[in-house]
Amino acid sequence: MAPSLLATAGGLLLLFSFSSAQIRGDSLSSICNPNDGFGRYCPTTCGVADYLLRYTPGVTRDLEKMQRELETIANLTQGAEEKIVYMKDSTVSAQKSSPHDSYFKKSSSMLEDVLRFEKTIIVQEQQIELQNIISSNERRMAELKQLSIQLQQKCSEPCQDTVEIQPITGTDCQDVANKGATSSGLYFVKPVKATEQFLVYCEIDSFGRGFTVIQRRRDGSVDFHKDWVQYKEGFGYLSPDDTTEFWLGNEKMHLLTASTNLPTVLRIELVDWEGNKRYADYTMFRVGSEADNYRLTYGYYFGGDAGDAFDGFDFGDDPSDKFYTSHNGMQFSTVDKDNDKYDGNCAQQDGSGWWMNRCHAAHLNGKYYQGGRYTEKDAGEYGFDNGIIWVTWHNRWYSLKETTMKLIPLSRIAAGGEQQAGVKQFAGLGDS
Ligand SMILES: [Ca+2]
Repeated sequence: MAPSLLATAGGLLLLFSFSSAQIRGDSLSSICNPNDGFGRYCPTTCGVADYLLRYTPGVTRDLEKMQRELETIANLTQGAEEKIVYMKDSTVSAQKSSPHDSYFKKSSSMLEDVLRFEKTIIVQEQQIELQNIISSNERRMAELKQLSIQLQQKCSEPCQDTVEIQPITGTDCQDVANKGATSSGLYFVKPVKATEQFLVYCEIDSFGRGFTVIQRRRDGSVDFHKDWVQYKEGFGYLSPDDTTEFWLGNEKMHLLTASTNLPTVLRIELVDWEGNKRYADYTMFRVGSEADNYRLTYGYYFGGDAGDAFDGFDFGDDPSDKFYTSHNGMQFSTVDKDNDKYDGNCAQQDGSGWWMNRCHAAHLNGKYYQGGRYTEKDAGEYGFDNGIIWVTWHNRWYSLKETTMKLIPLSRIAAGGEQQAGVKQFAGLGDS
């Protein structure tokens, strides 16, 4: 390297010598007079040569150093290349070698480590998820505890009737209406002969009439297969919005009808499964005392479009049909108290309590049949007509959908709108 550099320097010197030799005509190597430095005077071939000669050793030294460094770098590069080749070979040999080879083992164990690590991560993620579930469960538990505490507090408070009972009272619902009650609902009444007041549902209409409801069927939600005491005391449920079924009770019916000398009208309202509505009125209606087995009596059929089923019905089976199916004057019978005019037990056979004869043409406490129509087969072991029956409207194998039995003083039945008003009011039943 150094010689070639010198050769170049020589060429340079030669160039200068050629261009200025003719001016000065000096010899390059021996005749040069030293001067203070390049640039101080106009450059001369001698000056340049001298300057170059002076700096050449340093440049050479630097170049040699650079050369060495370059060689070192080249050596290092070669070493790296060799290492790369070696590694490549190793990889190939590892791939080629058997699974028992150490490289393979190492990589295998590395793979296993990686897999294990992945599993650990998954488990940890699952644990995090579980932790979230546990946290939310804990929150729910806390909420439930709070609810439990609230419930306990509520339960420890004294019981309060949540049903709204109207404040006005009277001897019956007409009395209540006379005292200013204008809305239907639950009222306490105390007939003159009663020793204590009892709750009734009063149906109060826009004419100021107050009906005391004594029986209600509407959906079959209450079983009317009850015994003597239950019919005496009443069963089912009274509701302020007239949505439930009940039998007010024979004793209360007796008190309501026997406490006054004023004639009482029993209004019977019926609804069939096609939605048709009909009614029947009986005046001077009275229920006897328990000593007389709550006997039913009335003066006469007072009208209505449902017909007079209480008067009995000629079914065509026997000439005595009508006589033996009439109800006026009949005592009350239940499954456990047979007061009927039949060798057998009507109430037991029909599964109800009613003013049985032998047995009935009207039977409003009968079994509830969804859809209305039923057969002997449906009627159970006895196979008799045991539905909710009013034969002067629908035959005995048709069970009515809804029934209402309610009381009102005769003097008020036509008040405010005459008899027709009653019909009109009934036509709007269920809308108000
Ligand atoms: Ca009998």
